[in-house]
Amino acid sequence: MHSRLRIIQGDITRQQADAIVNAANSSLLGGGGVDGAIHRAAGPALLAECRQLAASRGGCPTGEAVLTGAGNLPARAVIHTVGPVWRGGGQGEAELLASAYNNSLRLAAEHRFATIAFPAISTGIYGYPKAAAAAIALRTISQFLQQHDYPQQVWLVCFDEESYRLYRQHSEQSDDVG
Ligand code: AR6
Repeated sequence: MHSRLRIIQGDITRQQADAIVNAANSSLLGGGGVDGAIHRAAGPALLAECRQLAASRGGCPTGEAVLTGAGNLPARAVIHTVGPVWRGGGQGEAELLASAYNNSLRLAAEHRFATIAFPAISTGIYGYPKAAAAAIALRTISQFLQQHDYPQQVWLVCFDEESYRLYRQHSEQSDDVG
């Protein structure tokens, strides 16, 4: 039972966390899904900052993460990470998905953020099978929390009922989550 990990149902754009994580793409210039929702709610200041980052560092490779402000969102910061596109599982997808979680958590730890909220990275437009992705998310986050004091709390924010059910199931199996 990991008391620092919470599974909740809801909209990540409404979360008052120190950082919310965006399931972005390598261009950092916005898109659909949770990325579109975050940019709509944050307003133009976020896109302007992303454009600057895209120009200065050429975007964000798959598995890596970058930090920006949060515009009009109730969160303080947005961590943009890029999950893998599902291509059948033989293209390093599992490692890249774990890296996306780990690098986001590392940024939160560096900035001493108390709370970070994640969507189910790669499980929408990028097609990663939801059950396999849930297992990786829970395992990666649990391992990180065992080794670090920050972030103090991680929220897994499930937009859809299926993700919520899968996270609950996997957490009961691994007995890691409160
Ligand atoms: N709050 C929380 N979760 C959400 C929300 C929300 N408001 N909206 C959707 N989700 P996706 P990906 C869930 O497609 O698969 C974009 O175009 C959704 O139900 O947003 O990583 C980017 O620019 C799903 O479980 O991200 C990239 O091009 C999860 O968020 C590409 O999509 C992820 O779905 C990234 O694809």
